Amino acid sequence: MRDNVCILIPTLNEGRTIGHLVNAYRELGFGDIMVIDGHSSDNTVAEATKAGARVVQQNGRGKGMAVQQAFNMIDKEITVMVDGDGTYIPAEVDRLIAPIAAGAADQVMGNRFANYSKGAFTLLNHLGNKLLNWAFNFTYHVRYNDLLTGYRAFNKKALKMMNLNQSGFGIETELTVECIKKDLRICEVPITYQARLSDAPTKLNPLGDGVKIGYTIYSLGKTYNPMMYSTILSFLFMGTGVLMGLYIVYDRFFVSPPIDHIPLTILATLLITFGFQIFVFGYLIDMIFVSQREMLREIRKR
Ligand SMILES: Nc1nc2c(ncn2[C@@H]2O[C@H](COP(=O)(O)OP(=O)(O)OP(=O)(O)O)[C@@H](O)[C@H]2O)c(=O)[nH]1
Ligand SMILES: [Mg+2]
Repeated sequence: MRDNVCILIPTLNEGRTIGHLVNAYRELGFGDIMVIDGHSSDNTVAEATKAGARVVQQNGRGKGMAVQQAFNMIDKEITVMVDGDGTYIPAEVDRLIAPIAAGAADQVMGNRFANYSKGAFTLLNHLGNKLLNWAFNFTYHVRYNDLLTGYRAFNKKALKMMNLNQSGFGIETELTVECIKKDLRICEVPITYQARLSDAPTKLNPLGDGVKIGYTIYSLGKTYNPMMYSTILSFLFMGTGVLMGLYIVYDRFFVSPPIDHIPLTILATLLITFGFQIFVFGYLIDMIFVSQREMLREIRKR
């Protein structure tokens, strides 16, 4: 069973933890451990090699690029992906493998919120994760607890079917989105999340990367839920137009002498009309997408 599993660890300057992590997976009986390294400037490569991992230097930059490259190289029935920062527990790997081995899921996501130690999430990370999870569930009509988890498992079918393009920390979002779009089965299992070592800095910028991930959810959503995408855009336009309209009406009817804002009136009318058009386009595109999705489903069934 373990012979059919590849443990994939993306790393960038994880020299403090990677050796221990690779050893732990080897002790659990895994022979194929692939470390895909993002040109670390510390001793990550040496430590990983010494512990017995197959180390590959990634092309380009970013965790997403590394994951895409690794997926193209892996040919095992099951792939487990885990961060190299020692925040996940190797001994919990069977929780992720079990649903795939049983044929019950194509991707398994480890839910860190099931059990996390004090300090594992900063307040900002915790709030950001919750907000992004909510936005994701809302866009894709699903109910997952932990979209951005770094402990996941995939079967070969999922690995080969996913079409990945995100180069950075948007990759976790895309891994989940692709499974939803391709009708692959996802399941969540509870896992433990530990705090980072205090002298091992994160590569994630909570604010900058949080905004990027939020944008990823939004922009990937346009080919899944165009209605939501266009509704947000149209509300922005219409909302601005309506606010301007209120101001125009106030100055025209509630002040004396009345003030006319002719150019602003034209602009407000245009904004409202344009916003309404976007809404209607979104509705039409949504209808096309829904029927296309149903057609794809029928084709996949055959
Ligand atoms: N190959 C590669 N790995 C990366 C890159 N950036 C980050 N990683 C690795 O991806 C994993 C996740 O990165 P972290 O910095 O832990 O990000 P995070 O887990 O989302 O954030 P924290 O909650 O702060 O730990 C770690 O194993 C990193 O070493 C990169 O550019 N290339
Ligand atoms: Mg981490």
